[in-house]
Amino acid sequence: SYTMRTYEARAETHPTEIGRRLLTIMASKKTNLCISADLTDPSQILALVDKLGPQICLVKTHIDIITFTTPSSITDFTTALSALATKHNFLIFEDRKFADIGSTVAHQYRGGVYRIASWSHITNAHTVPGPGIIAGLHSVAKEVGEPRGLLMLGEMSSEGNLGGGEYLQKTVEMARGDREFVVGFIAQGKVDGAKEGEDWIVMSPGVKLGGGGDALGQRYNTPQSVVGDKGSDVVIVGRGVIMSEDPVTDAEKYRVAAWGAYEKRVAA
Ligand code: 5IU
Repeated sequence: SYTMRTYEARAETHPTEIGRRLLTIMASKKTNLCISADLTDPSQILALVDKLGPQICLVKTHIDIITFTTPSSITDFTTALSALATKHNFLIFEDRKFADIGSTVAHQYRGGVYRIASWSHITNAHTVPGPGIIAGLHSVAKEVGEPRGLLMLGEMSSEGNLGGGEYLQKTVEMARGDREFVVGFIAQGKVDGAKEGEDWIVMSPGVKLGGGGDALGQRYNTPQSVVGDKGSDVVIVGRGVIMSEDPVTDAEKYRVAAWGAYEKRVAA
């Protein structure tokens, strides 16, 4: 299955341009670590990402939690973040979780104050509205003129979420309708029932060394559990790294754990 192939091999054959770019970065930098840069001060985010850049394949943002004082400071931030992505060779993933009808998400992706499509290589969407959400987002991605990719939300990390199981399977079926734009899924492990020739990049949030959870329903798995045992590709780590006294040292622990789990998986 695709989870047994190396990122290098998958980079050659992935059906999406963003997938090929991401897998190439992962293989060359030896990292399947995505940092969730959930800070509210834009200059703190940029400073952190500049430090962690060499260790990551992807940075995940929540643009709407950042304290911007003027509209132009939003553009300053996204321009600076894009420059860091070029400098350190990683991609940007805005964790927007679109959830409306196609026409509305097209506006939300293209416009407003954040203009997400103009700077974010990857974004994500819920399947609740049906396939029109993918069509709406894809129409905007085509306008941009640079590669863009979409992850569909098949399963969340949090306690009591309605994803997984049959919901995840229906999400996969919906994704099959647009294999040029949908790169893969947010889930807690590989997609069961993937057909021969399919290659879905699976990213897992809710990762922390030591496991556990938080007071608001987050549940943590370890890098070994999601990548090694369950076949996910990319670990998404927020507080495990960004709240650390020494983020570079801790990011390295996560990179090594997640990369080691991947190496063992493809060697098996
Ligand atoms: N996030 C989750 N779980 C999910 C999805 C997104 O935690 O199922 I989809 C986001 C929320 C936060 C980050 O931005 O990933 C996880 O942060 P911590 O590692 O600090 O829990």
